[in-house]
Amino acid sequence: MKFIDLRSDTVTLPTKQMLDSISKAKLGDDVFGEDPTVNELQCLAAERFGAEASLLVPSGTMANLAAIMTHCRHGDEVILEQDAHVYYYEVGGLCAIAGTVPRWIKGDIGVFTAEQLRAAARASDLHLPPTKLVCLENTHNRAGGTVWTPKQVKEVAEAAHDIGASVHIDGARIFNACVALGVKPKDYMKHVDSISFCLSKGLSCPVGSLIVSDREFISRARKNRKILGGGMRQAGVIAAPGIVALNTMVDRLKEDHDNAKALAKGLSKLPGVKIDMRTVQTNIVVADVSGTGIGSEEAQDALGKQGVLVVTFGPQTVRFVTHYGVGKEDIADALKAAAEALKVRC
Ligand code: TLP
Repeated sequence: MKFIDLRSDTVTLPTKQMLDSISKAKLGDDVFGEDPTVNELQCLAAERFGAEASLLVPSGTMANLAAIMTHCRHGDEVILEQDAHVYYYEVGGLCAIAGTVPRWIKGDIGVFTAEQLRAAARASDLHLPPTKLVCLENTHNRAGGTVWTPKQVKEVAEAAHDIGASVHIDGARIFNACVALGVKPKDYMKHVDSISFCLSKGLSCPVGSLIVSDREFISRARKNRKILGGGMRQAGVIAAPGIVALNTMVDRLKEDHDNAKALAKGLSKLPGVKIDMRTVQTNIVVADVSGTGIGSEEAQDALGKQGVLVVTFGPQTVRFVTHYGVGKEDIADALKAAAEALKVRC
């Protein structure tokens, strides 16, 4: 049976050009700062974001954690959106390892406002933890791949800076946001203090994420990467496909967005399946299947039996993610399979 794997864009396999780049990469020991391919990728990423420096780390989770550790001390408060990946899916590392105290703001499809942030500001009081970081997620995964515009980021970042907090963007999929809005990573970077992004999602690399910021922040983040066990040696084998990704895989994300829109449109026509079309802005589709008479786990099983792989996103919702490994024709096939799998049960 042919499977259409819509569980995540993390399932993407490296392109031939990426695999070739690995065998040709010039290598050195990156803990000594001597891997020329890592250094090239870090310069390229910094340049794309209009920043001074960047740091290669093994995963998006480590990128966020190292960034939080660099912004905050134990006992500091981090404000995030209620469904932020950093809080929801990163094993509580911001508490368990960074020792920070999370507090949420409920966003509208992943985005909160400067007014909400100002209202959440702490008084200067002996009893309260100091708010040192505001963390945004762009695109917002659990909200369905929704984007923050640079203007929304600017307004929230100004409010954060006014209350003495820095701003970090979990930009695991920031290039999806850039392609969706026709803006550049620099348009976000100029308002915030750090951004992390992933090579290993829609950009199709096998592994790797980067933290982008100023030189002083990155040198402290480097130390935090080391304490987390993320100091890597001949990491040029990871960096080489990253360079290929930044040069060749960004513009094509539009295809993934078009496929997600087609998928969402088709799914929303199925009886009992509900999709908030406002959220279908990039490559993620979250569908509420409760109207079909089954829960998300049963829906996942039924879809799997028809050859469509998805993940559950809550008791009633499943997530579909489009990516480089899925073509337009796969979307048509996935819709046929979904029509069968998600038939309304009496
Ligand atoms: N997200 C994964 C799962 O963890 C849910 C996925 O399949 O979407 N920030 C955001 C916004 C993410 O979506 C992810 C991965 C991460 C950070 C963490 O990246 P990794 O998996 O590289 O640690």
